[in-house]
Amino acid sequence: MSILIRGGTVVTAEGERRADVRIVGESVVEVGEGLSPDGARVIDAGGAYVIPGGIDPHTHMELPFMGTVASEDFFTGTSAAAAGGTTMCIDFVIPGPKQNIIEAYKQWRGWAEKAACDYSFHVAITWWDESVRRDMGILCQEHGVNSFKHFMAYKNAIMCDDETLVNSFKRCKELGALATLHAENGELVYVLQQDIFNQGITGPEGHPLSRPPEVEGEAANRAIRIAEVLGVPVYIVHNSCIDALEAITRARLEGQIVFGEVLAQHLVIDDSVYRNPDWRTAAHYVMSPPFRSKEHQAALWKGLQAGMLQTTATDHCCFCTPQKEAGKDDFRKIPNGTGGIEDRMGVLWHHGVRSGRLTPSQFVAATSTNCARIFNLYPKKGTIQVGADADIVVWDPNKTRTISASTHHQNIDFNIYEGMEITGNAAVTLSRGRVVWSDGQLSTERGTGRYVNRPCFADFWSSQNARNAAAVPTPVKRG
Ligand code: URQ
Ligand code: ZN
Ligand code: ZN
Repeated sequence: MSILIRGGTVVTAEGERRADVRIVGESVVEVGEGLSPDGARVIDAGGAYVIPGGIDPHTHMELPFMGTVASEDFFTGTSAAAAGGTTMCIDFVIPGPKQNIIEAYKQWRGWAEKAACDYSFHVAITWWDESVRRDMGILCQEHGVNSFKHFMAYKNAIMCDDETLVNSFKRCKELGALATLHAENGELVYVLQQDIFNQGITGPEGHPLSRPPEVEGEAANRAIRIAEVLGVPVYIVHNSCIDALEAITRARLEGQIVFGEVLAQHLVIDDSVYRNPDWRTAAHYVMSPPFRSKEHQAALWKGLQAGMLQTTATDHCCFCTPQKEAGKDDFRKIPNGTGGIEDRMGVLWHHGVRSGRLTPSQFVAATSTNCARIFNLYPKKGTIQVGADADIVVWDPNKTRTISASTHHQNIDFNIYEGMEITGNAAVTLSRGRVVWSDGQLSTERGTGRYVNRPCFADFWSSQNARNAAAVPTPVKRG
C-alpha cells in the first residue's frame, strides 16, 4: 500500500519547504517536489503543513493511583491522541512498594497491547535494593528502556528519598540512561497539606497552597545538584514555575546536561481555576504541580522560546467526576491528574504559533523532534525523512474548533480547555502509514500500536563529567 501526501509544506525542526511525501508500507520512502502518484492513494495537503506526528513524553493511561485507576486506557488514549495529531506517547511503569520492576514493566506491557498508536515506557524507581540495580540493567539491555523516573513527591506512596535518588542516578550513569524527575519536595507538601487542612481549608483551593513554587524549585534544584555531582544527565518533567525554570537555566548555562519539559496546560491555564465556586470544576484542575499565576505562565513561554525547556507534554492522567469526589471533603484525597492528550498540539499551535511565540519549526521541535532526540527515538520518530516511520500529520493551520468534553475523544467527563476556540488542527493523522484520523473521524484499531525500544546513550551521557571529576582526587601521603 502506498500513499502520496501531495501539495503541502513539509515542516521539520530544521525548517520548512514545499514537498510531497511518498509512503510505502510503514515508512517514508521519498520527499520531494512534484512527485507522481504512480498508483498511490493521494492525500491532498494543499494549503496545509505536513508535520511529524506529535510525541507526548508524559502520559499515564489506566494508571492505578490514589485508590483508583485512571479512566483513560491505552486504546482510547492513543486514539484521542491521534485525533489531535499525536502519534506516540511515552507512558510510565510505576511499580508498587517493593514490587519487582521487571514484573511491573511486564504488567504495563500487557495493558498497552490494546494501544492504537506507538508507545514506550519510562520506568519509575520507587524503592531501592541490589535487585533494583540489577533489574535496571536488564530493562536497558533487554527491553529498550533508557529512562528512569523518580517521584520526589507523594510521600507514603511512590516518593523516593535522596538515598534512592543517589543510587538510581549512579546506576543511570553506568547504564547510559536518563534520570527523569517529578520535582516537588514531598516532605514539605505533606506538612503543608496537614497545616492547610487543619486550618479548615478542605476544598480544591487548598491544593495549590500546599505546593507553592518554592516546593517545586527546591526539589528541581536538589535533583539537578545531585546529578551535577554524579555527572548524570537529568530530565525534569512538568515544570510549572519560575523557581524550577531558574534551576534548569542556571545548570544549562553552566554546561550541565539538564532537559526540561512543560505541559501545554501549564502554559495557558492559571490558578484562578481553584477558586471556581463549582467544586467539581475546581477539583478537575487538581494536578501536581498545580496551575500557577500568569507570571509563571509568561516565564514558561519564554523558557520554551529560549530553548531552556525542550519538550511539551500533557501528563494525561484522567479521573472522572465520581473519582475526583473521593476528595469531596478533603482536597488531599482528590486523585491528582488532568487530561489533555487530544488538545496539546492544537493548543500549542493556537497559543504558540498563531501568537507569534513559536515558528512552525519550533512547534515541531517542541511537540515531536526534541523528545525523539532526547529519548533516542530520532530519526525513526520525530521527523519526516526517508526511512522514518510514517507517523505524519496533515496540519490545517486554518481549521478552527471549540474544545469541549461533549465532542472530545478522551475517556473523561471533563475538559480542562472547555470552551477554548483554537485555530490550527490535525486534518489527517497517519500512524506508521495507516490513516487513523481523517475528515473528523477516527479509524484506529485496537492493538495496531507498537512498543518502541529506546537504546541507551552510553557514549553521549558518559561524556557528562561529574563536578568532582575535574579535581582528580589524590591520596595525601602521611607518616
Ligand atoms: O504526578 C504525576 O505525574 C502523575 C501521578 C499524574 N498526576 C499529576 O497530578 N501530575
Ligand atoms: Zn508528576
Ligand atoms: Zn505524570
